[in-house]
Amino acid sequence: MRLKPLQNSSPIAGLTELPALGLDADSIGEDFRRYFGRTLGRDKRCHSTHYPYEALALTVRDRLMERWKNTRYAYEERDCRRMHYLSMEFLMGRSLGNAMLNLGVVDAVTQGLHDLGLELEEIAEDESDAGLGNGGLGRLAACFLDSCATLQLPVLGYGIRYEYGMFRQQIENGYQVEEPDHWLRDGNPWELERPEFTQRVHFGGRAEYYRSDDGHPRARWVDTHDVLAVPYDVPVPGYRNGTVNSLRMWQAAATDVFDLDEFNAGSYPESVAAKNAAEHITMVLYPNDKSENGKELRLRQQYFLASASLKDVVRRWVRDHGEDFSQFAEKNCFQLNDTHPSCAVAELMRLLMDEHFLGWEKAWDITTRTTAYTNHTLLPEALEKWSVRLFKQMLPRLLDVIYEINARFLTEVAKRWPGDVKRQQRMSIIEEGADPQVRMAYLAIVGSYSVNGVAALHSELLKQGLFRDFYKLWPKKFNNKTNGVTQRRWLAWCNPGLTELISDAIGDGWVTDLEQLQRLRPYANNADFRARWHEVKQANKQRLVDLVQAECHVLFPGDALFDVQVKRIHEYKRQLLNILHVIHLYDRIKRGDTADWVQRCVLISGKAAPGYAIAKLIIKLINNVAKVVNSDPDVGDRLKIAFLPDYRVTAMERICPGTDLSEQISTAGKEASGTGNMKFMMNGAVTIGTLDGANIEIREQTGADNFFLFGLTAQQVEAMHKDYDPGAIIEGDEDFQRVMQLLRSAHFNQFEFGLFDSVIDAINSPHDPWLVAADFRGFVDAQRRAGDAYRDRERWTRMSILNTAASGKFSTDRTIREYNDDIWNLERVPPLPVK
Ligand code: 17S
Repeated sequence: MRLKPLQNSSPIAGLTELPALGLDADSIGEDFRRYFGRTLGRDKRCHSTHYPYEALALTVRDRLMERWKNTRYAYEERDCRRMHYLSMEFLMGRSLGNAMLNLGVVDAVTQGLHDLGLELEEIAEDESDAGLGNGGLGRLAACFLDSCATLQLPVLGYGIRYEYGMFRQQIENGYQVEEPDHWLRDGNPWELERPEFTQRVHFGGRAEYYRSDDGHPRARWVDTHDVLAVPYDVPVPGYRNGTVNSLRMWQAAATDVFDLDEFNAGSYPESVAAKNAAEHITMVLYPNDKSENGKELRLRQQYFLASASLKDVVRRWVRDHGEDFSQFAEKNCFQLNDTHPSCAVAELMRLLMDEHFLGWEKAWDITTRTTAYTNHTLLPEALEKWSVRLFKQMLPRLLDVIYEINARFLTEVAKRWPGDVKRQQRMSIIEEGADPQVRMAYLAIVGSYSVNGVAALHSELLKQGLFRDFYKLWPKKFNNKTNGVTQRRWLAWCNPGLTELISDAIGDGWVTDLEQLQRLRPYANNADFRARWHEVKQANKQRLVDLVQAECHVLFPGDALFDVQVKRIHEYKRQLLNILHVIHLYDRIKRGDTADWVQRCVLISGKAAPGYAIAKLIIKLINNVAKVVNSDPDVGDRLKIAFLPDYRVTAMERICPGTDLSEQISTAGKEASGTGNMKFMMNGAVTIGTLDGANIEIREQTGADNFFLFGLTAQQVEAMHKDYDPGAIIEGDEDFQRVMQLLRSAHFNQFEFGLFDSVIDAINSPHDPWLVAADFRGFVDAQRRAGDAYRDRERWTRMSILNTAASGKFSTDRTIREYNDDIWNLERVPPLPVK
């Protein structure tokens, strides 16, 4: 294969061909020493782990660079179709381990460091998480990038380079305290600034309408306040295949020119303030995972991402193809990760019409053949709306485009349902009222050729509920793509013990073909294999014991059933139901009902949105219950409970390998999919869960015998709301009464009187949307069955093996193949070979 001569080839072109670097322990050790001693200037007296980490990161990064370039060359040479994943969140976690795993140098690095008297594990601990996301949606984006690179698909992630990621959570006196996450403080060796691709993003000003010289009606956006978008690229290595894709993250910067022109009239401080205002756009991730109501800065972030990314794609198009956009839709598509980047629909229209002079029809044809939208939630409060007033101020030209899209769309609705004004109002992108709103989900649906949910149940509920009208209009647009997780990070990297055991038995093909785990099934009946499986689990539990001991000062007995719920704290996820069960177990111990007791350690972890009062109170309740239970001598080792602070990607890498029982107990119909459930299953945890989200498919795969099911179905939940009477439910259940009595008697808040009243009231309310009381009995009984199963070690180990064996479906490799087959239609493009 030969490269097309680069259009902008420079005098240094001949210098860029570098020899490939060795992947053996010796050359890695040598480079490490050179970076440590010469580049970073440290020596044997350096006692911090930071410089060894940095030296190692640079050593590994060097080995990505040539592959990165060769991947880019291959895409450019082939002029292949590309997908652009637009997401406000990429929850990447740490990069070093992932890069080593995917390059295939973990053993070589371990050896090379060992020869120098250093421990990889210790050095790797120095890296902070890239926590540029809230939860499942952001982590899904990160898993998707890993699978796309592994499948060698020409995919580019576009996101925001927040200077502060997800806040760090501390627990003080049982309460959550938020601290800013200045994750870039010690530098970030995994990013490459690309100032040469800086884009200019417009805000404010007004739309002006005029006629071109040849008489065409045209629009332009004038008197704007511009902000620069500077890209930082992060390498995304595929698994041992030479491919390195990119995640491009935008940082905001002030335009010097604008500051001086706009504010010059003798007010230097104001001009510097304007610089600040521009740079504020990418300062911090909004830490709310289900709704952010009307915050101006958030809309600014969203448009900033959409505009910079689209301009970047259009820039590349014009560089390679000139102003001929006839093939643009054949060569490009955009996947919107929820509605957060959905300004892209109107922005692409604007760019094509105002800046490249296409007519409406052509521009609309391109937009609706390139944009696809993924929905991640059914909760109505999470459906984004922006006030028309705010839009008009900040993005006046975009609002005009949206009005026009809506007018043409409503004409189509009127044609399909003549005279049905109610329906037109219902489906309008603009919600009328005192303070009219732009409905971003409707904009995304109207502008997309594909709309998908993230689990089978979720996608069905979208069609029957939230988006019913749109489904009737465009049934073929709607489809399901059940989520997954990448087994590279979530098994091969985080669970080396189990990885070795599995690969000993069935080979290592599962790392890129997870369905092969099915071949573990027969081993569930092999007593010797079960013993080894149990041994690995115990070792992983010990690592978790150490973490909980260090962070929570609670000592988990390693033989107990490890019962874990880690995820954002949310009422619909029902951490409250979990804690009610803990109180019930405590009550059983106190009253001496401990025949055949199964020791249990309950671990809960997760962040609450800083403004979500009841979620924060639930954290306090968990910590108070923990304090009482853990220090009661009557309880001893029968029951322990810990709340682990600062839940994040890296914490989950330690938690899921050491978990026995995975709690997935949301109110049915509310959790779109869940992905933590899949990480636990892969690592041999058994699920206790409701028929919600992907739990349904997990149970289908592993079989009803290997899953502890309880609770109302989504249908029953809907019906139950009508005459829900939690008082009567509690009344009719002695165990439940005793639990509520303990709560009401301030047993867990002796010196904080009345503290938990709002929680108690929520459980007792006939309007409780989450139906905690309705599922109490079912949950307690299912927990009893789980305990009984755990008591029989052979039985439990068999269930554990069968869960891992059945987890093949939940690889993002499968998810991405489905996206590609049904939505993106990309061809696999291997990189140019490393010379
Ligand atoms: C999650 N959705 S995190 C679903 N939405 O709850 C999971 N965030 O069930 C699913 O598995 C996962 O997506 C992946 O599909 C999430 O403003 C929404 C959101 C985030 C930020 C925000 C507003 C809403 C800051």
